[in-house]
Amino acid sequence: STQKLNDPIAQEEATTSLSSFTPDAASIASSIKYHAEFSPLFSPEKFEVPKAFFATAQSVRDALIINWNATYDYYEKLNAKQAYYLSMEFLQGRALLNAIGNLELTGAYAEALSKLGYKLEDVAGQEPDAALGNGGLGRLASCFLDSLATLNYPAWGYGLRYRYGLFKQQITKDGQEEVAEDWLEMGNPWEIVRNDVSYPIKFYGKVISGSDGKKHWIGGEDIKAVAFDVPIPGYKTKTTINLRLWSTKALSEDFDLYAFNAGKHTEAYEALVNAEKICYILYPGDESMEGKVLRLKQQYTLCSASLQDIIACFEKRSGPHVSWEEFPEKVAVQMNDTHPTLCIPELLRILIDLKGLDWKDAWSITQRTVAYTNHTVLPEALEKWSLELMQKLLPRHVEIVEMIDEEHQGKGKGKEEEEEEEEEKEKEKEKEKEKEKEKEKEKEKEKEKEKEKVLPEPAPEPPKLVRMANLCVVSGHAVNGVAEIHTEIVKEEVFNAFYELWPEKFQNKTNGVTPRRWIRFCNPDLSKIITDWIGSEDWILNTGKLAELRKFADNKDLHNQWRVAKRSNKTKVAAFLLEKTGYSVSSDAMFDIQVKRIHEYKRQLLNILGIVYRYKKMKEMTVAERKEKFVPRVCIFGGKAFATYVQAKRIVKFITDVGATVNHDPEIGDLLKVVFVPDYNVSVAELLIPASELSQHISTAGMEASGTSNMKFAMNGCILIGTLDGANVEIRQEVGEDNFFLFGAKAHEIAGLRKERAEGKFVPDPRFEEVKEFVRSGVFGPYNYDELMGSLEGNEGFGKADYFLVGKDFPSYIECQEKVDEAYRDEKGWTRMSILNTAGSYKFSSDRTIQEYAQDIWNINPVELP
Ligand code: B1N
Repeated sequence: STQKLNDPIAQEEATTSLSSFTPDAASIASSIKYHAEFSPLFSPEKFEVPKAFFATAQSVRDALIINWNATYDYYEKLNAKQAYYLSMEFLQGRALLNAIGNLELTGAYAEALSKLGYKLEDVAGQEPDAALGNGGLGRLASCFLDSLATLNYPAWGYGLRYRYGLFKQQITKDGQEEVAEDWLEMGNPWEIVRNDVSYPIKFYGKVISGSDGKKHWIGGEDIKAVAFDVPIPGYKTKTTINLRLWSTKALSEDFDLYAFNAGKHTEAYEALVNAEKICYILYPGDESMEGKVLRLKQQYTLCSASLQDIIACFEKRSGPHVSWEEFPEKVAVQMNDTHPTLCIPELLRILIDLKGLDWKDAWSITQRTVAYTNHTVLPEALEKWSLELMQKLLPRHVEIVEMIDEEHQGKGKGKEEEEEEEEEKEKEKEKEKEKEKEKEKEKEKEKEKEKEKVLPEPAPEPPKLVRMANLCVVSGHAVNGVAEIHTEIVKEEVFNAFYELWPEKFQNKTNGVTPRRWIRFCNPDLSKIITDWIGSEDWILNTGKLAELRKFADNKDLHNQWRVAKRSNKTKVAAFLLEKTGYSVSSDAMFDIQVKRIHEYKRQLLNILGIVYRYKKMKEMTVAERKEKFVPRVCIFGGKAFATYVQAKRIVKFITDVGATVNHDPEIGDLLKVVFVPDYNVSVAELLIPASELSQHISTAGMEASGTSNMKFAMNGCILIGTLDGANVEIRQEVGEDNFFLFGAKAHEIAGLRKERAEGKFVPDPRFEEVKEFVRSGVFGPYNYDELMGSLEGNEGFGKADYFLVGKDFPSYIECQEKVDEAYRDEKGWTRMSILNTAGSYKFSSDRTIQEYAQDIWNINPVELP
């Protein structure tokens, strides 16, 4: 057998015979049994569901490895240009059903497992979510991988292998509690550790100039990054691309045996722990920034390891003659937000210090290689790192960043002009020095006085910050927003000065989601109906076909099937809610859902106050009036709050309190239920979205860059209620104004409205005052809601004075919700709207998005395996 391994022809034969072979249920069953026995991670005497899952996944991985290898070899042979998607987050969720679905083996696997006494559904349910991301940004990265593989684009994803993913959320009587998510506890059957792929990573140390005229970064801490590969299969294609996740380790010589032998165990392990802790945990902040060293170490590890790997691959594929000029013709690097910004100075450092290029060439290569996607305009989420901190951790990179700034400041000026400016600057400097001396004297005097003061003056001069987004815009060849309205804000407001300078750099790439996971696999009943009516499964690869459903929007038979499918999905959710929360809900009621990270700008508070208002009105009516005015609703919330985001946590607590009161009110019964689903994640989304009838995307206009769940809901025949924000704008355009419930202030009005508020000119609607008063009256329990309600009042700026304009939009929101009730009563009309949402959602496939990135930014072409 060793001979066979070394014999390329025999190897090829073996691979072809394996790969051209479509396994049947019997061979799958024997492969599962084989893995249960010979890949032993569980004890031999038992064969329970966890073990069944693991063995099943391993048997799938075998197929993936064959395709992965074939894809890798072919890319190497062709040496086509490849894209690399660098992201601190990949929110993959579960992989089993997705993998066998893409391989078209779902039926065979279901049969094989049933031969072994298991149900595929139960086995798949064993898999923990890979939650290496916070929300939309990480899930987008995962959808992109699916589309890249499906469309046969030569591309890889690079990320970090966090030991702990996003925390698990528990809901207690006090609101949210966080629990560590140990997703690797039982091992990860999908990953392949590449012990031979590792790179050194340096932190701290200093920069010296060598006698060779080169800069050397020496000393400091050295660790290594090791590659873990996750195969990503495309749908109905052999192409299987790679998600390479880095894990950190100490260098083997760093275990301090002397310390250990001297009994100093903690010291002995120190280096090991220090290295490993870099990849211990995903930062749970969603659109919030914490300038912690550990996070910067994570970011640098991702950038350095990935670039060393990309460069090694480029050199290998170049053969004996490496032409660096060609690098941008072979490599495109996409930065998912500013988190991987350090790959800019890292690429420059490698090219200049290690490969000997001069600044001019290295700078031009870097600019042509990297591109940046912006995902938020919230000021608190725009990354700014302390220069001092960065200087300590990455001294050489700070030098390079300074050179980039100089390069940029020198842009667009003639030589003479520059010289003149130089002279001016010299003169200025002299003057400055004089002034500086004066100031010093003044300061000395003040210091003396200061000593006598009872109340000392606050410290002057804030620390210098590195603006990561500016670095990206200056250094990359493309900058893109993630929805049309967001890109306009990026161009006209956030980066306007750069836009005026380089309008050609700025592009829009409206987000998308994969129709495989988000329709085909999560909603098999609806998928079957779509396939039957369109006449083929082509819509899964070509979502444009979904538009054909428009022809049948009034067809009675389609209506019946459509409603049956929705109803069946709702029943599953009702059972799930009962199990997780103890609340029993009626599947006949309208399922109204808001699931997303808890954030003030997403305005879960507007939703729940709308519900409170509804409840209050119900209580004031007779039974008959109530039934006349309102349709029965189940209002479902889900989402995690950043652990230290106090206001977000109060909102969670408030929603659960409202639920506890309303759900136990015998007068209300099935007319209104309010349920907070604990631990919202990808798998829960796959269950809830297909069952949803109304979904809420109600951010303050201009604040949600895109949103992506809105797309998933529309695809699954759910009608949206929303503001003109993010991708809502385009969804409404596509599905038609009549099939979207619009309310609220427009993005261009927000600044004026805030000013009005701050000046105390806003006259609140009496219904808004009424609802706040009702909350304060204590109907929802003893918790003190003064802080929460107080944030919607006053006129003192951020955190107060209703910055997110809940009060302003409240009247139009509740009036819009009345229209929703009316529309829901008309069953035919509602079903028609539902069908038209699915039909009009075709633009929002991530296949379309990826094609745009490939053509307009990366300049890469599909490569189909022979
Ligand atoms: O990115 C998504 C968009 O659809 C959402 O509208 C947007 O809110 C989201 C710092 C972020 N923007 N910024 C983040 C995540 C983690 C972190 O540490 C910021 N997430 C978004 C996809 O485009």
